[in-house]
Amino acid sequence: MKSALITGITGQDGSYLAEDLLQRGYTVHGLVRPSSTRSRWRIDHLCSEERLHLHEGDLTDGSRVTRLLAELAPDEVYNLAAQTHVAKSFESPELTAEVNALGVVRLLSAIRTLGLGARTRFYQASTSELFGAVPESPQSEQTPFHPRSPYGASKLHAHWVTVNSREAHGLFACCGILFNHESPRRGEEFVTRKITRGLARASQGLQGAVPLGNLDARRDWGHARDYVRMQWQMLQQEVPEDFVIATGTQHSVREFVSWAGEDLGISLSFEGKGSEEVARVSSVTGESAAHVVPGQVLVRVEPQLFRPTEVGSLCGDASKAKRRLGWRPTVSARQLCTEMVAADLDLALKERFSQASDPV
Ligand code: NAP
Ligand code: G4F
Repeated sequence: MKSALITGITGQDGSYLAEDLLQRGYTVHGLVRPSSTRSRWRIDHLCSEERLHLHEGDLTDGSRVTRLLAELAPDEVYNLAAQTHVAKSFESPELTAEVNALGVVRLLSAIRTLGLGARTRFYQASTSELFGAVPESPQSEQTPFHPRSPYGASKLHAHWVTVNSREAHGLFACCGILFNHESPRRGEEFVTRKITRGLARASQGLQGAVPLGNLDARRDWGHARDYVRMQWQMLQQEVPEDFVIATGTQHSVREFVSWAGEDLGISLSFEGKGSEEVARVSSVTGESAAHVVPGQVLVRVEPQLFRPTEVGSLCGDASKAKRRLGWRPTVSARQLCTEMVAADLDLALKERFSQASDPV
């Protein structure tokens, strides 16, 4: 029976990967931040599993990470922990580098100095943000990197340190260059979830217009469950290699807003340009949007939400993963939106009914 350590197990990907590995019969160890008791909701349903063990620690604490690896000597390490929000990285570049870049250095150094190199396989969560100012489209494993944020730069360091550990020391270390992947478990600060949660709440009269930044940004959105499957597949190869994981199609933030409206029975029309742009309700057909009226503004552009440097367009070419590992995405961006809206409408309805039944 294999064992795996997942850093970032309380996050979106960590929770799906833990489910996946437990189903495969693994013993799963998760690194959780001592301060993260409130953010364990994504793995609450797994906590009665006998083969799941949570260990407190932080990627900024090298001695803790080393002791944990010495104690567990896992077959596989999935490094998913990170400061993952691109916009926040402009405000906190040092913390972002400390966790995202040096965190990986700490893990790889520990594997090497503990003599675990022959036993422990390592997965690094690289990202399409490495491509940044893309010189070509779609982006593949051959596309040059040009990150556009402190987040992207920290992940670039992590990426090359991982590649170097393979080339210099023979570690079994792989990078998954994953394009955006979402789910009902996506953090509320990321754009897809901000839209589905915000519009679902607005449809129930629980909030006003959703403030958004760049509606023109285009992303290649897939489903997180499909993407964690590939993380495991990468560590089962005979030879360690890096792979781009993506759907190969891209859509704008504006399109995603329209889809979320449609899924709630709300038809939206966009008016105005730049920071004056809004999405206004043109008609309402769904019963689930009983609290919305024609003419109401449901999305407004907020200039403060634009980034100092933006990654305007990302679209991935995952043909290597298809060819070599038989990996294919199973959920389109449109289907993903529908699943997220359904989950967020459910939450909004519960919130409304709990407010209605609160004693005065
Ligand atoms: P997420 O939901 O934001 O989860 C991030 C995880 O990292 C959380 O468990 C968080 O713990 C943990 N963490 C943050 N700082 C830490 C620290 N100092 N020490 C230990 N743990 C720490 O992210 P995700 O979407 O699952 O992404 C997983 C990984 O894939 C990340 O490395 C991300 O950069 C990368 N990635 C994501 C995407 C995507 O579209 N989702 C695409 C490409 C790459 P708390 O719960 O305590 O905050
Ligand atoms: O959802 P986002 O914040 O994702 P972003 O920046 O692409 O980063 C995510 O995907 C990366 C993979 O490419 C991961 F590495 C990273 O950890 C993270 O998971 O923003 C998507 C786009 C951006 O262009 C942003 O400017 O949506 C635009 N956007 C427009 N309004 C917004 C908003 N993004 C956010 N978060 N909030 C807005 O109000």
